[in-house]
Amino acid sequence: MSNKDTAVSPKTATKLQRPRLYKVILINDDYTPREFVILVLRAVFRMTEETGYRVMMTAHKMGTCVVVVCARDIAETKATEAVDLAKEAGFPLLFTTEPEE
Ligand code: TYC
Repeated sequence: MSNKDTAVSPKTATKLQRPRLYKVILINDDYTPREFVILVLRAVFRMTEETGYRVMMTAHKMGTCVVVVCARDIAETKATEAVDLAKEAGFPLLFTTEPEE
């Protein structure tokens, strides 16, 4: 059997690709109160007080923390909602999104 018959290049083969997942990342800053960060994590990402505290403290100490991994549209909507809540309250709190490897 020749190579032509057996080898189907991954480039040309029809592959069912799973859509990429996106991370929502919480960024530390020096101005947003800790309690407000937890409030946003609870309201937008449905976290418990305890999980919110741990995620907030991870960002506080390490600089960033992954909040959730999900479909791109959901990640972007939640990040926008969270940043808008902070803006309305006058805080510079940031959430960003980036694709997973
Ligand atoms: N570093 C802030 C403070 O000391 C609290 C904070 C934590 C802000 C996490 C943002 O993503 C953040 N008030």
